[in-house]
This record gives sequence, C-alpha cells and structure tokens, in this order.
Amino acid sequence: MSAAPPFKSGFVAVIGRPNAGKSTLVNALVGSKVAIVTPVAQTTRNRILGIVNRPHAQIVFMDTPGIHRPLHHLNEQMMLCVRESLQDRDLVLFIVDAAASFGQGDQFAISLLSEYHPRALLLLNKIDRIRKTSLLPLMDRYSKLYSFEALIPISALSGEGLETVLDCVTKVLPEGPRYFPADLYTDQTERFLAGELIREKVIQATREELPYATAVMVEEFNERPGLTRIRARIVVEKESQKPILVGAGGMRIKQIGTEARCELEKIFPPKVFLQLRVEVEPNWRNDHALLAQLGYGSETMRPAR
Ligand SMILES: Nc1nc2c(ncn2[C@@H]2O[C@H](COP(=O)(O)OP(=O)(O)OP(=O)(O)O)[C@@H](O)[C@H]2O)c(=O)[nH]1
Ligand SMILES: [Mg+2]
Repeated sequence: MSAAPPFKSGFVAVIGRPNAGKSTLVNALVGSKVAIVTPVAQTTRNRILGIVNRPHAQIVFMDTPGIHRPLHHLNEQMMLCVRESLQDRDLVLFIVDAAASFGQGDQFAISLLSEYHPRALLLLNKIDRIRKTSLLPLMDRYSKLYSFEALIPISALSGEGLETVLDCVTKVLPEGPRYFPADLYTDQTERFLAGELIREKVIQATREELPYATAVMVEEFNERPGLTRIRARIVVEKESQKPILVGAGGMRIKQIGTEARCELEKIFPPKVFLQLRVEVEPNWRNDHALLAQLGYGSETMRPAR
C-alpha cells in the first residue's frame, strides 16, 4: 500500500494590473463569488481571501487591488495591500490581460514583483479574446522580464486553463497545515460582502460617470429568519455627483437598489429589505478615519503558523 500524499497548503497572492481579471479568476477558482467584478479598473480595494480545498491541499488565494501609482490615501492603502500580499505569500499568480498591449503599467507591475522576487506563475488571461498565435511574443517578452515557474494561458471567464493552474499551484506549494476550516471559503464578513455587492451595482450603473468616486457603508445589517434588513449609505465626493447616482425622478438609484437586492437575496435568502441613501463626503478618499470605517485599511490576515 502506498503512503498518502503529503498535505500541502499556502497563501497565493493574485496580483496584476487593474482590470486584468484577478477577481474573476479568484471567483472561478473558488466556485463562489467572493469578490466583485466590473469592467471598470480599480474595482477591488482591499485584500480578499478565497479558499480552495482539494483532497490533499488547501490553497488560500489572496485577491488584491490592481497595481497602479497611487494619488489618494485610498490608493496608497490599496497598494499597501498589494505589497503586504507580496510579502505574506508562498506563491504569486501574476496575471496579465493578454488581449491588451504591453505598456508602462506592465513594466511597473513587473518591477514591483521583482522587488519581492517570489516564486511566481504567469497567467496570460482573456485568451478567449485573442488569436493563440499572438501569445508567443507575449510569453517570450515576459520570460525575459522575470523567471516564472510556468506560463499558463487561461480564460478566467470561460474556465479554460484553470485546472492546470490549480495543479501547478498545488505542486509548488509547501507541505503545511489546513489554515482554515474546510467549509470556509472567504474571510469577509457578511456585512462587508453586502456593501461590496451594492458597490458593484453602483459602479455598473454609473461606470464612466463616477468610476472611482463612490464608496458604500453598511449602517445596519440585521439577519433574521425570513428577512435580512440592510441599510447602506452610498458616499460620493461632490454635490454634483449626487444627481448622477439618483437619476431623473430617482430612477437610477431605484434600479441600483433592485439589482443589488436580487444579488443580495442569493446570499441572504429568502428576502432582503434594502434601504439606500446617497450622501456627500468631500474628499473621502483622503479621509483616514472614514477609510478605516469603510474597511479599506491594511491588515495582516495570515494566521500564525
Ligand atoms: N473576455 C474576457 N473577459 C474577462 C476575463 N477575465 C476577466 N474579464 C473581464 O475583465 C473585466 C475586469 O475583471 P475583474 O476580475 O474585475 O478584474 P480585476 O483584475 O479584479 O480588476 P481590479 O479589481 O480593478 O484590479 C470584467 O469586465 C471581466 O468580466 C476573461 O478571461 N475573458
Ligand atoms: Mg478585482
């Protein structure tokens, strides 16, 4: 009889430029929506754990904000999350949008990776959008820039290549304990997740008009059998942004509320009562206390080994 294979575990930082598909990837690997996804860059604002349990492994993925040059305190906090994840990791998944051309931002991302020189896999994402032949020059370029353990073409959207990613990650991870109970798939509180889902609907409804200027604060979260009551405040920066969110005759905020409620009811069934309010907080992206209240602080999530 052969001995059972060793149990492997570890923390895997998913990093890359904004919009590369990090959150889509983590959701697909975990098999549940742990992180919100929008077509707008800089959607993810903090580190979010997505836990995958396999028969002989536990992989803790860390979704992170996209790598960019920070202009506000919020963005500094976001980049701090990226750096902390690079520090705390056993392995990095460096994800690039293979459908976009290589630019300065990619160079910047690679130089950040090089600062920490972790073991890393390169994931070339969005291959559903490109001709496979265009991958070779990109792979060639990246393999000259960093010594990746492997280069894997994937589509986080269609699922192509994701089994290979899981196999490769499991192979590279060290032997280790099960860090989290087997039934836990994220570290987020229900309250925070509710706020994020509302924020996703806000971004999807306002896109170009208000891409970065909104935040959502859940003021009441009350889960009872049969009904979850959620009261949330949508924060904008300027008085002039309020009508954009509210819309003519309140139509847009109503639509955001309806879409958010449908999404929330999937997680908190059967019924959600959702109340939204729009408020102006000038310069909230530089307000340290408010950012901490919003949950956009840096924190070390890694449990003691
Ligand atoms: N066609 C295609 N689109 C994808 C794929 N992966 C992600 N996307 C889309 O790319 C956009 C950005 O995806 P996200 O997962 O939010 O990207 P992100 O890297 O987490 O972005 P930030 O949080 O802003 O850093 C969304 O519109 C996704 O639907 C893919 O494999 N193929
Ligand atoms: Mg994201």
